[in-house]
Amino acid sequence: MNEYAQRVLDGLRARCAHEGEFLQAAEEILHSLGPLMDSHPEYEHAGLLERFMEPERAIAFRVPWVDDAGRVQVNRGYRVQYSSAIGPYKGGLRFHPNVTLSVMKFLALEQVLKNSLTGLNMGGGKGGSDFDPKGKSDGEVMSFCQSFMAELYRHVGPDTDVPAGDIGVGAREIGYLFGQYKRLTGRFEGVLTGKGLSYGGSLVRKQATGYGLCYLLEAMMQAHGMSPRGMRAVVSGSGNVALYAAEKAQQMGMAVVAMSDSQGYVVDEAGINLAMLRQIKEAERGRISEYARRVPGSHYHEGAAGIWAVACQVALPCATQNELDARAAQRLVSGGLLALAEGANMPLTQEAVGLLQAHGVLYAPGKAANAGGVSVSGLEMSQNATHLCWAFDQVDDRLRDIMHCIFRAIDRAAADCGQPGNYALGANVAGFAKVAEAMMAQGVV
Ligand code: NDP
Ligand code: 2IT
Repeated sequence: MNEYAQRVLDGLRARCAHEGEFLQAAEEILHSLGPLMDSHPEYEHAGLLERFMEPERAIAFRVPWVDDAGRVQVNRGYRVQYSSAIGPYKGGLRFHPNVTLSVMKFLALEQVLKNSLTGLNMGGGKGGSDFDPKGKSDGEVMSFCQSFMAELYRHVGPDTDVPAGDIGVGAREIGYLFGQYKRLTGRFEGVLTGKGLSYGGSLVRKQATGYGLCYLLEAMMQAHGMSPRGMRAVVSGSGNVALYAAEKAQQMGMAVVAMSDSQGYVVDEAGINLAMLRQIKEAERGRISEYARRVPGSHYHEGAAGIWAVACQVALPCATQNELDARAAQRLVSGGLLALAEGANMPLTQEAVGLLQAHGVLYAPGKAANAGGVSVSGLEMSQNATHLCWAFDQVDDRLRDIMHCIFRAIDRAAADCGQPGNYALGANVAGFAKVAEAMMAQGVV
């Protein structure tokens, strides 16, 4: 590893020893950037990596709210405004009990490079709370969202920071957050993306991450003389990303035979019935176990991680970080895995990535593969700024173009680094290049 990158990594390890997820993401990125530092000695002189590895700002705040039983509850809220080098901060909000500052920082760091890869001018950020929307009434979720925005509104705006959804934050939460922002500021403006279509949302935003994932997979497979058509696929998760990844996978002719939630997974050799799964997960906010009760011939298994024992040629992890470890990767390889694209952020441990690459499996990292969501968020911002609404096909075509463009960029960067096909490396280098150029141009800030 390049001596400068190594020194920055050693410093981070000392300073952020307790931030496991952040260190994991930072380490992976710094390993990739070494060769770039060799050819750009001016970066060290400008302290570029030290600055890049420190978020511009991390805000933590109290979120008090009252539950249906009249009890006062207190959660912790965050917004990490990581980098505004190439545009206003942009990135989702996650509501999940395992949210910590480390999780927020890793997601924000990944977001900086992801947003750069989209080719749009968006900086990177992430936010959220350890609030768990599961089992809460609509009234409780609204009360929480209003309290969360009562602090967040002073830090965000259409030209400063534009949040969106992530785990636990979908159309319902974005609606409540938007309503409260508008009430507090008196402004109807594009401060959030993923909005409902009736108040400024964009067509295709709901489908964008999952569809984009399949478009990138398609481009990657084509570049290696393969096609997704006829492939047997496994998709983890059954939330926003997973449901629309599975839908596009089926449209492309793949057979999606297994999906999961945080409790377990279902196998349906006839192909997952997505209308049924959407009814259970989107409309009823139920458990995936219910699918096996309603669909004859399908089977439910307890334990989410077991899904990786289901043999497949294409794997699309779309649930959460570190959901797929080296043991699971080994099983997938033994089962004939040809390609894996990450719908979730950092779903594979570093050991799992190494194992896939060593076995010649095509691997697309999340910061490239799941960039479709934030890309259409960028298109939603453009529509809001111009007071226009684009048609479904118009947005979908742009999304597909962006994903194919991202693939070409990471493919070229990997080849230029002398490691063709190493898309983890290619994504880090291609994403960083634009951010680095902007940081150098703007001086020490
Ligand atoms: P959702 O909340 O809609 O769905 C999350 C899914 O993952 C659910 O099926 C959930 O199960 C499952 N899940 C959550 N936590 C765990 C866990 N600890 N173990 C196993 N399963 C779990 O979130 P999204 O679909 O929006 O996000 C999924 C991933 O995609 C995240 O990594 C997110 O950062 C990433 N992503 C999201 C984008 C977006 O636009 N929404 C864009 C790019 C990336 P259950 O139903 O039981 O809760
Ligand atoms: O991880 C992600 O890219 C997201 N959750 C979407 C971010 C966005 O601003 O649309």
